[in-house]
Amino acid sequence: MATLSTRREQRLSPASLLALPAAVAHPRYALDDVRIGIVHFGPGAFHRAHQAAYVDELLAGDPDWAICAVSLHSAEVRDALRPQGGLYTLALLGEAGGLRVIGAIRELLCAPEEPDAVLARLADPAVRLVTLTVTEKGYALAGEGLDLAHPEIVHDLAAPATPRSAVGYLVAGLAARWRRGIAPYTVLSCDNLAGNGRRLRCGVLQFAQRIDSALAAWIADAVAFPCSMVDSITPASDDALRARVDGELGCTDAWPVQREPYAQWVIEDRFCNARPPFERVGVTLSRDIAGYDRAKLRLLNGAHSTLAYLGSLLELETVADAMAEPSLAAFVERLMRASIAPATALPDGLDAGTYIDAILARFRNPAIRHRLAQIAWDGSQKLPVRLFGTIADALAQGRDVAPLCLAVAGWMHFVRRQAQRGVALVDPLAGPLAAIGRACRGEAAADVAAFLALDAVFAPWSGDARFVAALQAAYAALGDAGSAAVRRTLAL
Ligand code: CS2
Repeated sequence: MATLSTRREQRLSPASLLALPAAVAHPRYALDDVRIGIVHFGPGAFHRAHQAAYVDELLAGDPDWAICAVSLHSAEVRDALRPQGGLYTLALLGEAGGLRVIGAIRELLCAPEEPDAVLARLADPAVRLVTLTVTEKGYALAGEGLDLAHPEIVHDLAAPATPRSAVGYLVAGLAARWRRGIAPYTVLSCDNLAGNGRRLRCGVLQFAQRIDSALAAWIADAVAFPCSMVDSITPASDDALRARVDGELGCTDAWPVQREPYAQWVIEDRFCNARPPFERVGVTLSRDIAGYDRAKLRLLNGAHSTLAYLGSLLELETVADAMAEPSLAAFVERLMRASIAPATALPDGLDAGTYIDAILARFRNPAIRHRLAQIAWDGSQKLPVRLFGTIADALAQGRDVAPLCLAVAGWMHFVRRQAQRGVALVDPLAGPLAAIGRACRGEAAADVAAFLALDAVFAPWSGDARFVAALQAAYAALGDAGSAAVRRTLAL
């Protein structure tokens, strides 16, 4: 028998499944018996911890829905998981925790290196569903439509047969099916965007219209783009996770993922091709999901981003740390209960108080080291979705927007501080943001005006005098945005 140290040098693989300790759960189906039915764009940690775990359960009863996971930019996921036969470990954090090896991803492709294989999968009649977690920026949207100046969109419109973007691939795959008389796939966006399916449909139609209006008409008529709401807190994988997983598995997993035990997935039940029997594995299917995604984006994600920026100004590291800071925890709770919930139309049957209690308990979970820096990424893409809709509704209802603007001003100070410390921002607008941040002099009217001039972020809102005044007041109140000033402002 191999000793523990030699087994640890072994890689997780289909052959090693039988040797796993009994405490580690693994697929209850034969990996060779399942067939690809889903193409997924963006197999990052969230997809692997959330959707792939649902599909893994599904495969035990229905072998037709295995996933072909396609990365649009980097080969990292493919190179980590292909040698493992697509297997990886999911760790559930906290009391209901445990390790589970997921087998749902049966094929891994890196689009820039294997474009033909991706296009062949998209044209395969057995693929009836294409899903996406490409993050907010991966949709190349600007306002309600597509960002036609986005370099990948410019490229794909000029060369639609050799796409680079998610939208370009979706259209190329649909075009191939249309020409060959193959039924289209349903396109299911699983990103944190309000009306994600509706917005993706607009982008796809706009793109298709520019290359072939008959194709666009067919897509408009025949392809379904259901909306969905996804929820599960998924901290990035770290060394502590890798060490735990390798220790408990007795072999090496190059890229395990982790999440809280809680997970929710609500999908609009509007499919144009066969639908996986998602209801069997705890997914909620509903005719109207707009209320759910609004509630989740505004309450959970809005509060998350608020904690991320104000917590970073307080030099805190994780969400649980931020929730242990009394002034910040109290502010965020007030923000959710008194500012966000009253301004937001919530779905029937959702009790705001109970929903907020549950979110706050999830944020407090000390078993989850969810770094504020991770949530702070891509603020220019996240804030419009998470906070500005609430602010717009609150203004329309004549409500006070000062607390909501404090969260936005927290982001501005965060950008300023990072830029002036020379710390790189992770954001598609990192360049312009850093330039604005470096030029800030701590004078509220001028600094706020420089941010508001970023049309891609603020366009529909920057002209509202009440919004601008509240933002300037909040920015000024945060002063130098040092810990003392932030604590003082939060307590007001
Ligand atoms: C977070 C989300 O990173 C972030 O911006 O707010 O990823 C959040 O953890 C998930 O949406 C929870 O479902």
